[in-house]
Amino acid sequence: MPEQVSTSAPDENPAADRFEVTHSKSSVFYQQYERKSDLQHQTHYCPGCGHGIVHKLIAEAIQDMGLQDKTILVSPVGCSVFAYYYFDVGNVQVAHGRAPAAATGIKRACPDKVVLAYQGDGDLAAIGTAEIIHAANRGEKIAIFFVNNAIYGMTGGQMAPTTLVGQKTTTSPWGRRPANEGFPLHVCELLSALEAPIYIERVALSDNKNIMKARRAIRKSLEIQRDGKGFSFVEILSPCPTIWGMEPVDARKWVAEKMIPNFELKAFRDAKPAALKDEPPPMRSAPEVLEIQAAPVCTGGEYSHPFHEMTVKVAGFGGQGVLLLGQLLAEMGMCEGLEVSWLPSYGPEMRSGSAHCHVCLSEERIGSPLISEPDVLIAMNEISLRKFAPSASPGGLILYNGASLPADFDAPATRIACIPAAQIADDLGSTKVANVVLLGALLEETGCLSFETAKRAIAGRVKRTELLDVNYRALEAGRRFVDKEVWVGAESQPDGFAY
Ligand SMILES: Cc1ncc(C[n+]2csc(CCOP(=O)(O)OP(=O)(O)O)c2C)c(N)n1
Ligand code: SF4
Repeated sequence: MPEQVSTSAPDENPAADRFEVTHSKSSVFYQQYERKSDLQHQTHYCPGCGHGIVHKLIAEAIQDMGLQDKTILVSPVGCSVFAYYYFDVGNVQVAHGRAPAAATGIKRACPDKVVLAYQGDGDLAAIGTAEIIHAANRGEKIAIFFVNNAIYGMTGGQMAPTTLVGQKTTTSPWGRRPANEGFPLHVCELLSALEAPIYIERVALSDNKNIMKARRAIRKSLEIQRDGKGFSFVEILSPCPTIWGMEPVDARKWVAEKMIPNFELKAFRDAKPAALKDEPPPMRSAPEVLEIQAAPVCTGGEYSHPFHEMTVKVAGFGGQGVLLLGQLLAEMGMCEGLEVSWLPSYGPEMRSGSAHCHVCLSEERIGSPLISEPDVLIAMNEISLRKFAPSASPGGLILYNGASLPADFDAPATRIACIPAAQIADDLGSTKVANVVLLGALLEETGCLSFETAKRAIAGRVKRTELLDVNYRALEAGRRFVDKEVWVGAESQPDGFAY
């Protein structure tokens, strides 16, 4: 009989072939944690912290059910903020308290995924009270794992809604007094008052027997998600030895002796999914919902896009049609059957403040609308050129709204074309169409989308005939300028277009 050893992942253990490995790290965890220097083999949790145990129970359940590739984990703000460094699943980290809302959106967008939210008691029961109540009330098909350690761990021990009566914290130094701070919030009991949830259970990490019960509850919750049945909620009473100022063993005892009498352990709800008439939502195409184009697909399948994915940042100041240019590109992409995203960013000023937007055109579903290294930067003013050129993708393209580059400007890693779009637009009789001049230049330079679609998109926006005409002329002027004046694909020169 080979020696037995308890170890981390077998392939990390050079002696694994000499031992029978009885316990190894779940394959749902990353082999190596993203930590500083030599800490890669361990988590950032304090010794005796319940988060590590809950992580392990969740990871093993995901592994045993074969759900790793289907799982998206939403991690919170709190000590478990770095859950995404451990779980090798789809990960989203959200703002404080917002996990149920984010999980709702993710599940609705990706109904075939198993969506889990992991939250602490400060996160879920204080700042996130509204989110959890409403997600539960809607019966979202998500699982919430609520780690209740009766305190704010990450921020050094402030009182949480779940802090026990009499418990001392940094913000209740004389102990929690109901007359002043209210009673501890019993979240399972609150949610049990709602009709929609199908599974609500409270468990504890006080001893091995209870940990096994927690294991079963976590598995059950995951099964409910795997089977798409409805909203499931597991509250886990958990030790926080560091902030409670206790040894790990004493902290476990404290869970048993102080927390459990205050927070009853039981399955509050274990129901069959309600016989709600599950009417599918009306499925309408995005252009239809956004009322942006009568004909949903214009040239899809006909126009051959010279990219798999192309990202564009349009930047300038309010009033230059920066956001509109991005919208036109996104609408055109949609018309040509691409996946698109458009993400605006602008200050509180309506006009003259800085504005930019990110556009992604892709043949595949888009992971994030945020673009850090755009393939194309359309800089409608000098400030934007200077600010965003350094982040343009190496080998990418910059279209600059100007006759020449500023004398001291250099961006050697990119191709730059100077298009005096404002001047061209002025000559056409409307400064406003400078953005459309740049659109024409972009289409001619990259061939990313068709001119035909551009005209349709513009026609969908501009109703007055004379304005439509000047827009068409602007589009053509941009195209012609690039065709005649700009040497495509050449090195950029500080004195103007690419030569
Ligand atoms: C909007 C916002 N408000 C406050 C904070 C500060 N903050 C970070 S974690 C936290 C509480 C975390 O406590 P809990 O959810 O119980 O998790 P634990 O750390 O105990 O696991 C707070 C208040 C923040 N990051 N963001
Ligand atoms: S402070 Fe508490 S909750 Fe945070 S890692 Fe340490 S023991 Fe865990």
